[in-house]
Parts: sequence; structure tokens; C-alpha cells
Amino acid sequence: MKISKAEFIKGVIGDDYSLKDNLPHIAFFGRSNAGKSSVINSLAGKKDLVKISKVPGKTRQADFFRINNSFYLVDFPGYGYAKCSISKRNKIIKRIFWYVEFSEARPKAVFLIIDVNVGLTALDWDMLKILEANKHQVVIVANKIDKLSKEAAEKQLSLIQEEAPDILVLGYSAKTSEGKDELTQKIASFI
Ligand SMILES: Nc1nc2c(ncn2[C@@H]2O[C@H](COP(=O)(O)OP(=O)(O)OP(=O)(O)O)[C@@H](O)[C@H]2O)c(=O)[nH]1
Ligand SMILES: [Mg+2]
Repeated sequence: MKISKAEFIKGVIGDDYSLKDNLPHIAFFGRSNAGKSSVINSLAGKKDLVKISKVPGKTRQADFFRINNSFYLVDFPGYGYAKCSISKRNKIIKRIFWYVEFSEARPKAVFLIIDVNVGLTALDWDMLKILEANKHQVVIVANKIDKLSKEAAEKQLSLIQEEAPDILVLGYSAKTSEGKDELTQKIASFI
């Protein structure tokens, strides 16, 4: 698959994840600042399909992007942003959990974006557990590999893979688009 068309369709704040066309969803979850929005931009080959910012907590709603008129990439707000109020953080986490557990718009797969330098945090493990309990297909995308040397990136990726042996871990860089073909093919395999 090649991504030839990417359009912003809808930003959802409440619990309405239903979109009339019934196209499949692929969800992007992860800590704030891990690079979810940047990964979507790089996959789409568009610099500002999704707004990103140096200030964490940029994505406030679940943004639905229709790809090639055939499926959605869904960019969720990040969890675990320390400067966000506790009630706001809880709201975001509740919303994500609701989507994962109860929404009719069940995603075909969830791509958990992490920072390759940070690895899997306690909040990521909470998320992985709830995803597993609800039998979701999950792929871990270790983003920002451009920040490490090739050797350091490989070492860090194998450490993450050892920690989560049952889940595919892909290295990625939203900055250089390294890993784009592999990630695109993986997404396509779930559609
Ligand atoms: N070097 C490098 N920086 C990246 C990469 N991906 C994202 N960034 C930077 O990381 C910061 C956060 O990126 P976002 O895409 O906004 O992260 P997010 O996960 O969508 O964050 P929230 O919307 O707050 O949940 C920005 O300053 C990006 O430029 C990458 O692959 N390499
Ligand atoms: Mg974002």
C-alpha cells in the first residue's frame, strides 16, 4: 500500500466515535510527546496534516484522518502529560479506555507510539494490559530513532522487544521517515 490521500475528517471530544461511512479504524495511542501526530504526518507525507507543537499536550481530541478513502488513522490525545491537571489526565485516560472497551467503532489495531529513548513506561503498561484484556491487536512503534546512533537504536529496540516479547516492536523516525515502508505495510495488513 502507498498512502496517496490523507484528509482530516473529524475531531471528536466526547464519546461519539461513530463515523457514517463505517470504514475501519487504526488507532494511535501513547504518552504525550511520544510523537503520535508526527508519525501520522510522516506516514501521510504531509508536514502539517496534524498540528504538532513543542508544547506537550497538543492533541486534545481524537482526530480522524481518512486515508486513501479506505480507512481512518485516529490520533488520540497523549496520556501522562505531567503538567496537565489530574482531572484532565483522568478524563483523557477514561476516554481512551472507553473507546478501547466499549466503542462500536472498534479499531482494527492499535499502534502504541513510544519514545525509543524513554522505552515503555508504567502508563504504557497499563494501556497494554487493557488492550490485551480487550483482545486488541497491538504494535509498538519506538519513535525518534534518529536521535540515537544506529547501534544504540538497535540495542534499545531489542531491550524493548525483550520487555514485550509477544508484541511486534518497530523502530521509526517521524523526522526522517525511516521505517515508513514497514510501518505502512503493517498498517495495511490490518485493513
Ligand atoms: N527528533 C525527533 N523528534 C520527533 C520525532 N517525532 C516527534 N518529534 C518531536 O516530538 C515532539 C512531540 O511530537 P508530537 O507529534 O506533537 O507528539 P504527540 O505524541 O502527538 O503529543 P500529544 O499530542 O501531546 O499527545 C515535537 O516537538 C516533535 O517535533 C522524531 O521521530 N524525531
Ligand atoms: Mg499529538
